[in-house]
Amino acid sequence: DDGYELWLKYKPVTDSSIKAEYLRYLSFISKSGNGEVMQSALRELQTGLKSLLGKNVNVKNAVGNKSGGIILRLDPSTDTAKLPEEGYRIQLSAGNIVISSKSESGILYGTFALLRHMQMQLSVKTLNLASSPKVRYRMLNHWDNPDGTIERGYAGSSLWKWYELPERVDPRYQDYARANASLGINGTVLNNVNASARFMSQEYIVKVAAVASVMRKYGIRTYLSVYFAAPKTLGGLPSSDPLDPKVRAWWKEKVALIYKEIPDFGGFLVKANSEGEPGPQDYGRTHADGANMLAEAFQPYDGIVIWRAFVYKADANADRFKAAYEEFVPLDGKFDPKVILQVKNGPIDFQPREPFSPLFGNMPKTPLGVEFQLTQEYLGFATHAVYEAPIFKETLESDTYVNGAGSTVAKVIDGSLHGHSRTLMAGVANTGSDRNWTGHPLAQANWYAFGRLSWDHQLTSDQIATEWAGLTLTRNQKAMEPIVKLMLKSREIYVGYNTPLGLSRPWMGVHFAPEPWQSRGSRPDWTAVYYHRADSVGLGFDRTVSGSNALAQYRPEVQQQWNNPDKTPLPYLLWFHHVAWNKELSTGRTLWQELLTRFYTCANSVVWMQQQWDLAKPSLDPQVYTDVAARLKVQHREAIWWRDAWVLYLQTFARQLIPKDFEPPKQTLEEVKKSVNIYLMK
Ligand code: BDP
Repeated sequence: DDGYELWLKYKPVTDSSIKAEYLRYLSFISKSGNGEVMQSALRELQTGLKSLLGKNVNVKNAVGNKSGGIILRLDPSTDTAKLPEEGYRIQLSAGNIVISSKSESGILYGTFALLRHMQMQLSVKTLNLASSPKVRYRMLNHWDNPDGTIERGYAGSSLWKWYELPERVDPRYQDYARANASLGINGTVLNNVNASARFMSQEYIVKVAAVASVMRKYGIRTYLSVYFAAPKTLGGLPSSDPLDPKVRAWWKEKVALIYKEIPDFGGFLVKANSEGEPGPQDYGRTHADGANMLAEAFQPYDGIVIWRAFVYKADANADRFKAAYEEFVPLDGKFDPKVILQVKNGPIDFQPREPFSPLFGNMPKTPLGVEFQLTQEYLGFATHAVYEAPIFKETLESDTYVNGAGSTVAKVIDGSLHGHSRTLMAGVANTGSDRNWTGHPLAQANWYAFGRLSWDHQLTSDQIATEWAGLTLTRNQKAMEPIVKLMLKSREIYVGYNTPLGLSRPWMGVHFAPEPWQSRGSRPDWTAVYYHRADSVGLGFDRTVSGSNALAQYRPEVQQQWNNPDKTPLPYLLWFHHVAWNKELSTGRTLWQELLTRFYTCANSVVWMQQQWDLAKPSLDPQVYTDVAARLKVQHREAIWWRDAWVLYLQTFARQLIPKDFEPPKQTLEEVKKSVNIYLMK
């Protein structure tokens, strides 16, 4: 198994009684509707059934009262009346399995759901499933560059081969689309948010159109990231000022040209005035001015503008934590209805653990989408196994308290709290040209988990892990248990040897090798010391009133959870407090002892992960087993590297011994620094 088939392996059904059940429904497939998406559903169903049950099932259109088949029923009326457009129902009716939906996309999702059910060898005797997405725009964001590199990508190069498009359309695009559709993902942004203006050229629009025509067959709309200064750099205009009529006309014309080639184009994603990217502020305008200008260009069409809230200024005295809130909250109510604001899950930047962004709940008049990162930029690249569903769930389940208890981030982003219908969940993709798509075989689970949660954020991490492992790795219950355990603990383990107790960002630009000592950067918030603030007194960033007071951006109930160092849950402690080395924590250990306990226990826990993986070995494909086993060895070596770097460095401030229970690092601080420098060498 080279991993290419992901969770769509359709391995032959082995349970004979279940197989007998399924075989009762294979005398025909009938379908209504003839669109491209329906064709995809049919193709998938036929391929799946052939592979699962060894039977070619033919399409019959006039089936009358016949039973014993599978019916794909496009049904705008009665039965599906209560289902939203993309929802589906699967039930038994008159001796047939009937998948019904108002839309062809819904039929496709239902088809994948039925095939999932069959892959898991579940009975169809009382089949009755109905499901619909809680979020409208469920999308991947690719940070892929036109030269084939991927910003923060660890699974090879870009899937999109711009140089051979539009003439040659790589068959892999279709498999990519299938995989996404199987999860309910319905949008993809093809290029990096640090966007190249060339995507607005006619040459590239035609290339994009060729990719879009593959995506369309699977109900996926194509989007582009745009370079805000394109009117100037590409269009030759003197400025890109959003209030300049010529600039507005340029975008209108551009959008019209795109729709000529891509009639179902999804819209733009914009990173503006962020990390050096151009934006409306270059002309003294606001984010709302910029976003609304683009929204205006989309008025005749169904597309939208997704404006990112990831901004922070180079200000030595500011707390980066507060930046997005300060810039965007005053703009609430000023955005065109076609604009969605895309907010990273935490206030800083995809750290292994972050409190939820204080923007959630604080812009009730603006639809807010959440952005998660699937690619493991801060989670050990492709050598650390980190199952991310618990990270996504932690944000989604956080209570903002804006409308009283129960005002979770999930309810903000699914529109139910403030009555928005344009709702969005975005994931920064972890896919690349590696044969297995994601580099680390277990990272496929992160793509899977994101997709499933974007459809239904109430699924649990455990449910999703069990489903994924069952579809992807093994059907053997006994083997699945240790794998799922490993997955569910993996994030806590990573946090423990990487950023325990609410530490964050112990690195400079590469975001991998431990560099907690880095104090020289082109801006203060691009150093490591800015974040952890270690000194002779203690460790952590004071964000209470005595410090930056970032806590004031949250509702009082949330402030109460985090403003008292004695009561702050330990995972968040150093996010909000500068804590003395000898302060006794709720565990009975001092800060220093607690840090060491976590660094050591969690680095050791990678051995436990290896053991879990080995327990499953007899039921695993040998290629997958060996690949993950090797990566877990690397992970262990690197976890110790991380632990030692932190412990030795923090010891210079804490001036305390490493307790006897812990094996002292084999290297000195200088030696660890040297190894990090070698890693970072050009
Ligand atoms: C940071 C990445 C950077 C991205 C940026 C973003 O390091 O490469 O461009 O996020 O989201 O985490 O725009």
